[in-house]
Amino acid sequence: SLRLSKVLQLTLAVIKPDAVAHPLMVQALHQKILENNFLIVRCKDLVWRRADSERFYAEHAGRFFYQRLVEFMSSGPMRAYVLAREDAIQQWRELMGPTKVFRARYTSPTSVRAQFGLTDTRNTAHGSDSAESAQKEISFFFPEFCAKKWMDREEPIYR
Ligand code: RTP
Ligand code: MG
Repeated sequence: SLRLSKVLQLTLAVIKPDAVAHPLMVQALHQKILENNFLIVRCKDLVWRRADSERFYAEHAGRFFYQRLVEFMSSGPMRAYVLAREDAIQQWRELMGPTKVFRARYTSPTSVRAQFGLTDTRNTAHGSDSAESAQKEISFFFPEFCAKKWMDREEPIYR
């Protein structure tokens, strides 16, 4: 049958402490999210304790950059979003660009990490890398948010 509405996918996007330290960067990134046709489903500013940082990045425990990553992510405020769009996960990761800032500058000069990133660790943004991690990460940041309820909503979406 003919599908008239687009299929929305949810992803978790985070503006990391290096960028939140600069109000103009946060504003520019918020603008970029809207310009790229993401719906902002949830948005909040928060600060992690070290234990939150360790738990979120447990998969990287033991990697050479783990300590500085954990330290950095609990060093100051960040901003978390639940974003919705068609193909949201892939689209947000493309907007962010590659993890390593120097690679980002070389291969994707207009990406978020190329434009705002400082180092391979202080790289401005995070985005879920699969549907499975999106689900996990959204509940990590927004435990009260119910994706199913949101997807089944009857109200129109305003942006
Ligand atoms: P993310 O999870 O933050 O969206 O980034 P990603 O998938 O592109 O990168 P991942 O390999 O999962 O690494 C997680 C975060 O660890 C920091 N990192 N530092 N060589 C380094 O110094 C290094 N490598 C990774 C970055 O903050 C990266 O985003
Ligand atoms: Mg990752």
